[in-house]
Amino acid sequence: MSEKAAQAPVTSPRTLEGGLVAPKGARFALVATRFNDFIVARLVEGALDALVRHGVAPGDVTIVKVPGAWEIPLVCARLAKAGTYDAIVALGCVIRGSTPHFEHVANEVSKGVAQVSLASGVPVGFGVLTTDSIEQAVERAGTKMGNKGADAALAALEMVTLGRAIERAAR
Ligand code: INI
Repeated sequence: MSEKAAQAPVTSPRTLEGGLVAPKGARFALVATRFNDFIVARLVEGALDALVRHGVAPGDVTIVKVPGAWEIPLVCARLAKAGTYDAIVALGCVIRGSTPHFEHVANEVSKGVAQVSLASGVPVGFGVLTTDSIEQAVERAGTKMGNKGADAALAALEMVTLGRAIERAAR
């Protein structure tokens, strides 16, 4: 080791990480399908409950209903463009048994949501279930496998706080 290196001050890496305490006034849109509403309503409940329990004011959450998962990306894109929301959470349920179009709908919604998020810079949590059966969907909508709506909402919240931490660190 050179003398210079030996004398260098000891530094530690800086870690940027989001948290789960909602910044005051942070606004969220939940985009939820009417298709498979008996499942999606549970995802909406889970997402709303998770956000409120982490400090989001219920009045700062807007629920936007769309016909089906296919329509989710366009509506997310419009909401992102409006600039009103700190984050969006996509909530839906595509069940393989219900449609020969399963692959198309499932692929397009996941690709579309990712594209919207990357193109707009607005975090979009992905809470769209893609399952083989109704039973698997029920398991992920507030029963034995948890609630994927809540998981997606908390990921969106974390991305909001991480985004703010990145902005502060860049100043
Ligand atoms: N939409 C869903 O959200 N889930 C499904 O399982 C589903 N199935 O089975 O077809 C579904 N279809 C509707 C689709 O998302 C569109 O709303 C429809 O094609 C009109 O554009």
